[in-house]
Amino acid sequence: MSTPRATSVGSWAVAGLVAGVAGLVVSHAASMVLTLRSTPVVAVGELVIELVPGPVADRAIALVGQLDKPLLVLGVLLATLGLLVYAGLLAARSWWLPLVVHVLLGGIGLLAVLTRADATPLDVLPVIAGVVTWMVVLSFLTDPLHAAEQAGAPHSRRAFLFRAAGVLVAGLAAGILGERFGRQRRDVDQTRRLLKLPVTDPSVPAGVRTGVEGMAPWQTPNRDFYLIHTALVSPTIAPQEWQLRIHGMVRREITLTYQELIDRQLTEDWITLNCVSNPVGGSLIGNAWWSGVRLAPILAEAGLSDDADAVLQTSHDGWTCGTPLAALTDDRNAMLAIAMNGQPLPIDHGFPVRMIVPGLYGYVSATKWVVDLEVTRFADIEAYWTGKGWAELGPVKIASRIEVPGDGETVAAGQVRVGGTAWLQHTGISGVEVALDGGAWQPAEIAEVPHVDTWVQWATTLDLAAGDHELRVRAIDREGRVQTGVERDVRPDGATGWHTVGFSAS
Ligand SMILES: Nc1nc2c(c(=O)[nH]1)N[C@H]1C(S)=C(S)[C@@H](COP(=O)(O)O)O[C@H]1N2
Ligand SMILES: [Mo]
Repeated sequence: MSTPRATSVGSWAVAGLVAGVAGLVVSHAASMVLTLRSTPVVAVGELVIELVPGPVADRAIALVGQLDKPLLVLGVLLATLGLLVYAGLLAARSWWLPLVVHVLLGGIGLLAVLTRADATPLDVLPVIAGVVTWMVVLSFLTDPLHAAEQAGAPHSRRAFLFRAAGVLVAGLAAGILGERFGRQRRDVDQTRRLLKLPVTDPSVPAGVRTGVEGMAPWQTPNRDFYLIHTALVSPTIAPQEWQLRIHGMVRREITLTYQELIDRQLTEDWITLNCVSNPVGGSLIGNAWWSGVRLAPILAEAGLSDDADAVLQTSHDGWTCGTPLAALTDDRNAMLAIAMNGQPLPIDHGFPVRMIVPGLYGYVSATKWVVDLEVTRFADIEAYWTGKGWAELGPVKIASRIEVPGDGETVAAGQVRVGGTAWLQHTGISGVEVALDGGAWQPAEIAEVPHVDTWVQWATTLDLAAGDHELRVRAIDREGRVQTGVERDVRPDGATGWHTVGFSAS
């Protein structure tokens, strides 16, 4: 004999269904916002296509014709929702059984997105967002049902309906927002991909590589280039909507459209960009072929006031930085960049236009999605990071890094090639030295560079006895100054200290 339940089976099923829909909407919205090619549901559909034997698929396609793909996706959706309704029913009996269903479905989703040819680590996020939503919403909705079971609480039914409706409304809003955002980003990214810019594809100059296996490539591909920005979601600006205003302590204000910008004389250059927050040995640095328009002639046209010493740059998302005017008007290639490694700037790297200034950390120079340049004085401004304990001036500091061997690695004893990178943009590196196991500094070889604005690869051969070792590196700049071993934190104006790795030979 079982006592009659205070809740109907239907309520538990509805809870499962509503939680299921909410999770699917959230994962879809996440895919949209992240501009991923496919949603987890579509990825599962593609996985099914791969797994179904050819003849069966052929017969199915013959049966439904052109509708095969939509029907497949619909099938995946319905099967998923069916299992999620089942998870809702299981919730009446156990707190953990529904979680098993969620985790299993999530596992299939992960398998599907990660086996796509164009998978990126980001593809994991919508799956996780969906699974977490299923779990949270199901427990949120079944709370009042459990309460009713225990106490026969009269208001629980109303509480349940109230919560279910709330979740549906929130889900709808998330869906609409995701679609909106995603559409905008997709549209701008499409425009971006179709842009034909008069820029050249880079070919890596001869002699820049030391050829030690496992080192970071001299040219950093766009997809591997580090990303730093305060915006939660990158601004999506169509080129035809972009404008740059140059004003402040100038004789003539200038406004540039995208077309006016790219109609100007283009400049292209290898420039290494790094972040002030890069710790000793860290990876917040990259080297790319940038194409753009030099800022110096534009500022000259605007007519600079003699009293000005800074440019306050503002991005579309309201981020600001203060750059020394001198770095923008001297002979270096400070540019409004439109392309990176021969491609229109990726959205996350500042499309359609960003600043690049050789020799300065990104936080005082490299404004992405730049829309406003105000010629001014440092005494009159405070920029985003300088208001938060970072130095007003951010010239890059000399640094060097060991890339091979990696910390904690084991290498074969005997003659071993080791190598890495050193940099001091706009001054240049003249040498690199290494010290093994606390011994004397020994010169390493350095490769060639096109000029002083890029990083330099170094390498040397060590004769290693079996056992544990410690390797240290330091660089020397073209003015003969040796990199200091004094360790300083990244704040307020960049880390110092020698990069050291521990490894063993066997
Ligand atoms: N709009 C905007 N531009 C920005 C930032 C930012 O937060 N917002 N961060 C800066 C910092 S701190 C660095 S190091 C570089 C990084 O550029 P990247 O993301 O293209 O590597 O961008 C700079 N430009
Ligand atoms: Mo940075």
